[in-house]
Amino acid sequence: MAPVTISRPTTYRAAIIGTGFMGRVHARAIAAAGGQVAGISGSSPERARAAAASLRADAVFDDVAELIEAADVVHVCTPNHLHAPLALAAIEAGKHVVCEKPLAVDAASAQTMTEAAAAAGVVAAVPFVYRFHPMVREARARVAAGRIGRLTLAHGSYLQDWLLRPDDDNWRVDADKGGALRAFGDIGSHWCDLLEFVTGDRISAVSAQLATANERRGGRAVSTEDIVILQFATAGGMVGSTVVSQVSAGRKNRLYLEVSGTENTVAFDQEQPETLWVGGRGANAVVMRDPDHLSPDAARLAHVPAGHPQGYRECFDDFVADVGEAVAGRAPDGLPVFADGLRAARIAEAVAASARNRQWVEVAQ
Ligand code: SOE
Repeated sequence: MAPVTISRPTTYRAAIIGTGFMGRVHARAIAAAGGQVAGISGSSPERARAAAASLRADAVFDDVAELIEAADVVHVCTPNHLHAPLALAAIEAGKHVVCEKPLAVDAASAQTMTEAAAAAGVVAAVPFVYRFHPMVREARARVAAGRIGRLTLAHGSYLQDWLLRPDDDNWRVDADKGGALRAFGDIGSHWCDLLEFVTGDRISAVSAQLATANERRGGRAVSTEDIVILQFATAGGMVGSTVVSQVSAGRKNRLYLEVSGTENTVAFDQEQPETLWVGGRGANAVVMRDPDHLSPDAARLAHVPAGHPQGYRECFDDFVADVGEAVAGRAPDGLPVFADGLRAARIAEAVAASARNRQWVEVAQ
């Protein structure tokens, strides 16, 4: 018997601009969400053609304007300095946008992008994807339900080692492509977003110290930081600190967030995302990612039974699926949008000013 062909309406026609690691992650998530990669473009026509199969692309475009025209949702996965012009071009063409973080290399551009998206009425999302770990949602639900008590202290770190050695190199190292703050823009922004997402509180003032462990890479002088030590206060009365580093040998992608209140503590470790540590005065608990025992928002993102590990790629899949929901007019709670990217850019500017002037700086709200 001949096979029966099932036709599915494609509701998510995506363009991907940028064919590196992030472009590939986006492509997989678009496919998982039932979308289609209508086209791609890269830093050169040759690179785009070479990446077409791994990005599951239907077409390769040399002209970015034509690529944008061919899509409903434009995914900007280029080096940071191109985020603003490309996202603005997509918004101007009336397209929904997913733009990698940091949203822009300065807060003024991030604000222009946020305002343009709001005026055009398009969905404009930023992949702060660690929000999509079920145990992050569980921590957030427990904070919101008052189970941690009045929040008093938050601390943690985001540590990597892929830029440990002087010969480790990447476009992010150069301020003209990545922005003046590199480690903070690349990973500190994730940590601050997660803190504010889990607690519902906002960083109001910062005191920061920056350090560059490798002052030369690839034969050139480097101005961007490898390490950030950040102390902060929040609008809700918490105090806290975090350490951000891309030169911590042995730490691959170790985002750790611990939040304490007057009743309990919750702690999340991105490299152990299947559990949430809950500290209590008399006993501690390790809460498992078992959908039968989680809050509804966490259970929604738990796709396989406990003991079958989920991770980063599921986060990305769920993020893009929720972008699809927002495009369909059903904006899900917790979707990180351009306003969150602008928030990160404002914190970054305060961090830079604090480090430069060696003083506490208020964060523009
Ligand atoms: C590189 O530092 C990187 O891939 C970041 O760009 C991502 O946002 C982070 O999730 C992991 O590390």
